[in-house]
Amino acid sequence: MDRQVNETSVPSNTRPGKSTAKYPAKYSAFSLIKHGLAKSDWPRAWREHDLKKSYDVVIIGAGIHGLATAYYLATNHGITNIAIVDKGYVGGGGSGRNTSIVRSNYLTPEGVRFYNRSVHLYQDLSADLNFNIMFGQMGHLTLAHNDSSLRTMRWRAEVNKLEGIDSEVIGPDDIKQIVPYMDTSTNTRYPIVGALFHPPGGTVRHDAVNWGYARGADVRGCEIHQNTEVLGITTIGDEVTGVTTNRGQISTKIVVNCTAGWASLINAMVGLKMPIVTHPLQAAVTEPVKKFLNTVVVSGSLHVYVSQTDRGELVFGASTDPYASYSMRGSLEFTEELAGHVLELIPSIAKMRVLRQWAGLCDMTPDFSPIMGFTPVKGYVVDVGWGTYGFKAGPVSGEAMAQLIATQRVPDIISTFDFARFAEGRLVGEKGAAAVGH
Ligand code: PYC
Repeated sequence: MDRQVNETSVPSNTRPGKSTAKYPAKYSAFSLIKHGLAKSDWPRAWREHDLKKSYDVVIIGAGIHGLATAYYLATNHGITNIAIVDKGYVGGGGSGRNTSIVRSNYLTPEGVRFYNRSVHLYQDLSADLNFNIMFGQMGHLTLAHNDSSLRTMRWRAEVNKLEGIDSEVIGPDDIKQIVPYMDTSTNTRYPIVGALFHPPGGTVRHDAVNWGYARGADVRGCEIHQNTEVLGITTIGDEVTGVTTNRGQISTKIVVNCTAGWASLINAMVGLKMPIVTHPLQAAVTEPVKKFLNTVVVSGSLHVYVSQTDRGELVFGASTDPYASYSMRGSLEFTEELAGHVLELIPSIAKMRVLRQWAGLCDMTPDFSPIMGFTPVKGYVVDVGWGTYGFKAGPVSGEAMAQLIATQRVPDIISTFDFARFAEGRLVGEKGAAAVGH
């Protein structure tokens, strides 16, 4: 295995899955109507299996990263003897707990290129997966409330433009045109002085993406094993030989860590320690109202982001909780602070009621960038450390990890996210592009 060689990344106009999709008739539009009218049981979107003794690849984590990796391994490289194991259920971790924002307006050229590839994959994903992922590119506004954040927005806009991404800094009058309900006056505690406007940004329906990838991987022969907890990873010398689960032992030469929240615990099974600290991130959703917010709005200074779903609910998120924890409980402090900050931006929603709140786990790295690629343990590869960026990166990560596993070479598009960068002082500082200050 050659761990050091880089390879040209996949060209941006490829359409993985398009030509090879072979969904059975039970997924046709006619069959959907038939099942709807007959009120019969819906066919399962993916099958259950006994655990085999051996697989070519074992992927830990049935979230978007693990499922997309399996899907692209099968679709782009013909590797299908894959088990995706998860101690919970498909999309039950960060992939079902995020606020589903997709954008590519990052700060570093590496980040911009990487997330832009994901935006392109998302654009074609409904067709590729034969599953409506409801990707709405309604635009994305990151508000600046002071000179220093405006300077960062300008920097991002310039880097974005150089990479061919639609992004520009606009003033309060233009912001008011895009979001008429926003208080852009100067009478507020934190007046809005400008914003980074990114028209290709938007949101997807996260469950649909998870389910679409799960079904696509299943149809191509990969096995999804829910309720299958990894208890250990076996090695001989510095080489992976298998995985011990609560359902039995599997032998394999390749284990992929695609977990969020539990990345450090899985790494410890092969004796690896990475600079990852896990923090909860909370989110909330309101009752539905008539559509009035046609873009994603983010305020780093006020620690809040908000979008409106097609059903009319407002989906809110904030910064990560300020302490390391594996707890996924919501807190009253979060809701109180969130409400206070949101009302400074959009005072007219004061009477809306919050219906639900929840939390997910974010594996934060020192430079707010992921850790992807080979590790000192042969056969153990990682796609971890996603902090608060993981969901939007699912498609490009899956595509790149599949290429890395199939070719045993690091694709250019992820080469800067290697584990060695921390020891070698090559950090990829993306903090300035975080949705909110952390
Ligand atoms: O990176 O856009 C983002 C984001 C939103 C919520 C968490 N991360």
